[in-house]
Amino acid sequence: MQTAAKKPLDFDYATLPWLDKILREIDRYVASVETDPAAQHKLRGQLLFFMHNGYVVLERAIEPELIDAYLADVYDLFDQRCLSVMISAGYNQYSTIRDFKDKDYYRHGLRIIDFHNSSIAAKKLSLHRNLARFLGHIFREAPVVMQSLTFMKSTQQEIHQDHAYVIAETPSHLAASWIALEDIDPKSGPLMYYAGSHANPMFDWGDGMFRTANSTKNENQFAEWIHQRSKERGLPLQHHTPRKGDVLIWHGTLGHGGALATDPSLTRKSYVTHYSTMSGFTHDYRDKNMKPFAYEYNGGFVYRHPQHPEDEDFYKRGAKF
Ligand SMILES: O=C(O)CCC(=O)C(=O)O
Repeated sequence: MQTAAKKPLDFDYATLPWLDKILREIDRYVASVETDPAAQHKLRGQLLFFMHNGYVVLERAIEPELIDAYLADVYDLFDQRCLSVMISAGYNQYSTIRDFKDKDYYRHGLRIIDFHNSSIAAKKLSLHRNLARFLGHIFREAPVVMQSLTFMKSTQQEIHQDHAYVIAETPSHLAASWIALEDIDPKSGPLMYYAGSHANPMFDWGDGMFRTANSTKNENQFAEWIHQRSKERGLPLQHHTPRKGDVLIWHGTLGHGGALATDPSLTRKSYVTHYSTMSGFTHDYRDKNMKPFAYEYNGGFVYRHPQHPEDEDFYKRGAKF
């Protein structure tokens, strides 16, 4: 018996306009990781939004209980001051928490550096399943934590792009997450960013696209460049006023900073993680000669502190989540 030849149910791929080819690629990928059509549609929208705007917001991505456990670890650290955790109280001012003299943890711009090494709750924030999954989608590779920063108040930091400072072996493998540890008040100096600025022309520091000891340009010129290029392109400067547990993931070249706090008494508790990939960041920035020991959480990785293994996972509240 002769069977009718099956008619194709899609256009000839070779004839597709280029944008349709990219969409087919995204749809093929989405179908390979999600089976539910509604989940496929949602992920397609998130990936396209991220591609166009250089960021995406995952609302209510983190359970408030995990955030409370993390904040309890932070308050213990402030009280106990017993670890080698680094604090930066301003540009080029670094000390361990033990040696931090004025003990004012609520000044604008103050940051706790890499507390994820000492806090299991922080590791679980950085590599929460909802974050590790989305990062895995944008990289199509396992994400790895490069660095984390904890802020109690606004950074009031000028607009910048992270790729100039947070440099992996493969510098384009860079993204960050910004977790709201409380509801963010518009007067507290929110995170701000130019949506779409990840596609701006690159700034030349005089010696290329990275800030180095030989750069002849400074931070103000970098910020001015991002403001000007973004304005020319008609990009909106947006202020992020999320609720506790919302997460914003940004592309490594998105122009962003911390707005001035119009009410300086307000806190703006937030937790930032910078990520690369396992192929793009094979050595910890704190010891580039040592092969790092990696912990796995939800398909993402985080390196043990190369100099202070004795402090690792000192705060264990996060273990139960
Ligand atoms: O939270 C902020 O105000 C900005 C943080 C930031 O720029 C960063 O961590 O790269």
